[in-house]
Amino acid sequence: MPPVGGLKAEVMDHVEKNQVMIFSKTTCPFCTKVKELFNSMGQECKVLELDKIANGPDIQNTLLEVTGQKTVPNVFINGKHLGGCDDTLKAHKNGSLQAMLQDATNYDYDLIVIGGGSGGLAASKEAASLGKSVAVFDFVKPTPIGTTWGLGGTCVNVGCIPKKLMHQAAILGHSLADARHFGWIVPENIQHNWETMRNAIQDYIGSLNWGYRVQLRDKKVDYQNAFAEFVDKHTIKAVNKKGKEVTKTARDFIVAVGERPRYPDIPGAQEYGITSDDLFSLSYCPGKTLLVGASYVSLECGGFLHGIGLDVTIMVRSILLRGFDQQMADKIGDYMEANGINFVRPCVPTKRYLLTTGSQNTKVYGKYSDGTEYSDTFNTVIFAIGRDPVTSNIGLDKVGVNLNKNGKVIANEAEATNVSNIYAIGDILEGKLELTPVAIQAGKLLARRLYNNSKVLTDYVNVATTVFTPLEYGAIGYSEEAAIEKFGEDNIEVYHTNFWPLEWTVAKRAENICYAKIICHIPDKERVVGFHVCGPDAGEITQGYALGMRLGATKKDFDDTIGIHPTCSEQFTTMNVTKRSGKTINQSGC
Ligand code: FAD
Ligand code: NA7
Repeated sequence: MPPVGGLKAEVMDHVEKNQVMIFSKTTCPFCTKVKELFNSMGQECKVLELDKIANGPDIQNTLLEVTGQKTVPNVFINGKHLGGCDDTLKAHKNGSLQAMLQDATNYDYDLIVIGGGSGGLAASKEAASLGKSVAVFDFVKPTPIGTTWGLGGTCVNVGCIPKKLMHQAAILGHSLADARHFGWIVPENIQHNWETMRNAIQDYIGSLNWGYRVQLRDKKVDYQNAFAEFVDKHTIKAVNKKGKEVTKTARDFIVAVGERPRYPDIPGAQEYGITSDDLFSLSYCPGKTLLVGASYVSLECGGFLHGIGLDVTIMVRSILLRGFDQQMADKIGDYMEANGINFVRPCVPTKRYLLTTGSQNTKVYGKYSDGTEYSDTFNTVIFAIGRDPVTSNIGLDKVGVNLNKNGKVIANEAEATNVSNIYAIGDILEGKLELTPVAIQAGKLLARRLYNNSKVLTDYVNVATTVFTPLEYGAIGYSEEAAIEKFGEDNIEVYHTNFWPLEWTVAKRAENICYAKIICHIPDKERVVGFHVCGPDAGEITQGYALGMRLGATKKDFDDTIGIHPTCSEQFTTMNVTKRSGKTINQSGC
């Protein structure tokens, strides 16, 4: 009896139950060739002769749907689609067929995922949903001051989630000041309590950690809280926090181990400094804080710490937000500076010196680029000078996976490394965006390609992102600098405008600080290739436009779209001043 679920299920059943599965026809000479090849190799295979069964033509159509190939022979090895006669003969000639057949040992799992963060959890749950036996190994090495956290990786524990919630705490503080203008009687000297905020956020994170464990259990993914490293290309050893070691094997591996913050090579950095990995669960209010670095992590953390009332200084070596549109980066910096955040630039720290442990007072010395000395005293120093992939001590060298000089994994557009059964996703990939939804999409689609004959690749282009600084910044596609480099200055038109959110008018917040621009590729009907907005709720504004840009929206499409009034987002439907024209872009009302 065929399995429940129709022809597709019947086909997949054959594929999954047989190490070598050949869909064939008795009259086809190419099929004969392939059958003879396996015969000559002494390899057992299951053959289904489609011209000898009633539903043969339907099965052939289903194979077309599943593999994109209608012709026979249609060959599968170890559940994976190999192709037709030419593909099989070629694989035999270059040895990959033999390697695939050897891979059929009895492994503990079909798939082991190393790293239970955004990418790893998505991949493991998807693979398990597709009927594969899956294990996830996730382990957090404590920071130098001992901070550690639960299942879910960076985003949930020490990234997007606590960051956005602390940003919200800062926004609420600002809204209290606005509220007075709208008639609310808000007492003066309102205080923020760090412990209350931290506890509430950590409680929420705890519930997410628990939720992930439940999801893995429900999907029958074997979760192990242990640090894994490769022994060979099909074997890992993993050590848990009690030092207990296990060895496990799998046919396939997905490496999704993420990154950890970098410390500068200066005396005292690790002893007296912390990073974003410590900040969100810090047991005490950080007080007067220095942030070193001008990455988005630095500006976001500096932004919300100032927003909850702390004295904040950001030490910048060169530019703000390297890699982002520099006009927008400067707008963020100007806004933060105008609102009371100190910027020390261009300057780098040279050494740190602990004055008194009890009150966490630390003297920091630095040097400006012209050689002038800098020094000041802070309660807390946070290094946000970049993040390094944690790929150096997990045996990737033993199995020969290619890494670049920064330790990033080199993989192709299908996230496959140079080792046939090892894949990599998320922040550790060379040249890819370091964002949670990107890691999740890559994990999901990779599992579908591995175990559901999908061919869909992750599209790393036109991904929307937002920097959650006090003046939020949303972006899609090219920065102005990158568009000029790619298309040439004469081939791009930049439309832009300042704007004054209606909510800011009565609240007496500054006029013409918020800014929107789109970058259009003139020869391609002014297709929008860059989208940038600085203003409240930039993340909420930007997401929808990413869909438009994926669909190839042009400036005319933006113009033909009727806005929602009164919103900030409607600016994008009415922009008519080009940057080239030099005309004024200030607005005084709606
Ligand atoms: P991770 O989520 O880092 O997961 C890797 C996991 O593997 C970790 O749990 C790690 O401990 C574990 N691990 C490492 N080595 C081993 C090993 N050998 N054995 C077992 N386990 C191991 N992205 C956004 O999209 N939006 C944001 O607003 C945003 N804000 C951020 C704010 C901050 C402060 C930071 C630091 C990052 C932020 N990001 C944001 C980026 C986002 O967190 C990452 O892109 C995302 O978490 C990457 O997922 P990943 O699966 O590659 O790795
Ligand atoms: P980034 O984007 O790598 O930025 C690191 C920042 O820290 C940057 O401003 C650097 O200045 C600065 N930096 C680096 N080393 C030092 C030292 N030694 N002293 C002082 N300042 C320093 O950081 P993230 O890891 O937060 O971002 C990761 C990714 O997220 C990034 O690739 C983006 O795609 C988004 P510099 O500009 O080099 O002078």
